[in-house]
Amino acid sequence: MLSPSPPRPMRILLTGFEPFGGQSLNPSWEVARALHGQTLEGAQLVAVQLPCVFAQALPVLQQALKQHQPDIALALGQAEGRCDFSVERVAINVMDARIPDNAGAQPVDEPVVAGGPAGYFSTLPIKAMVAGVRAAGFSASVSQTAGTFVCNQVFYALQHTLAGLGVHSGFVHLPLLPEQAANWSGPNLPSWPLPLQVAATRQALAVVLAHRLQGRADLALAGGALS
Ligand code: PCA
Repeated sequence: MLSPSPPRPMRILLTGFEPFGGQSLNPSWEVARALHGQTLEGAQLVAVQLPCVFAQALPVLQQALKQHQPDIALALGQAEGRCDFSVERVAINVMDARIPDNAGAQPVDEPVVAGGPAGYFSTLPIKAMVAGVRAAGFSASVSQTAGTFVCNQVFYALQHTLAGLGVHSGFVHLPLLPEQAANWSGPNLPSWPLPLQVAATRQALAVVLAHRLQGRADLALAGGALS
């Protein structure tokens, strides 16, 4: 008699972006690829790079979701100027680019999904992630806006695609890497070394995994801010 096949291991999809805005590095991809192939409490981590191009990022994202069928999907992006591990609360249905993307496109006030809802909340336990990352010794906060560039587009499309499917998904913005900040033209910007960014991301994913496995709701901790 055939014995029942064991349940497949949980799969976590991590996406990171290619460099943009004249940079040669993007912390989001460096973190994602550092975690690629690792396991976390038995869950398998898979990293996929997204182009920083409005017209190309979503097809690559959709293909990755189809191919990897993740239980948890965390998209990562660079937010130059942010000083901590920045857990996004909400994606909005608008593209309004302050700079051209890597293909030179600069949409203004166009929807990510025509006729789609104005916004989607993260389905990750964002407060617990912030608390967990802080408990591990890193600074973290809830962010109330993922901007209106390619990161927000990907976050919105991720939530739209996975709505109602039971996959936990969301977005985290990361600070610059020190080598980027050292060469930044303009004001001095905060940065974090890559190993710390990787450790904070692993910690956040461990929290998401624990919440999912135990069916726990998010923590009711204050995370509000003026902007
Ligand atoms: N950050 C940009 C797009 C790619 C990235 O890493 C953003 O915040 O929209």
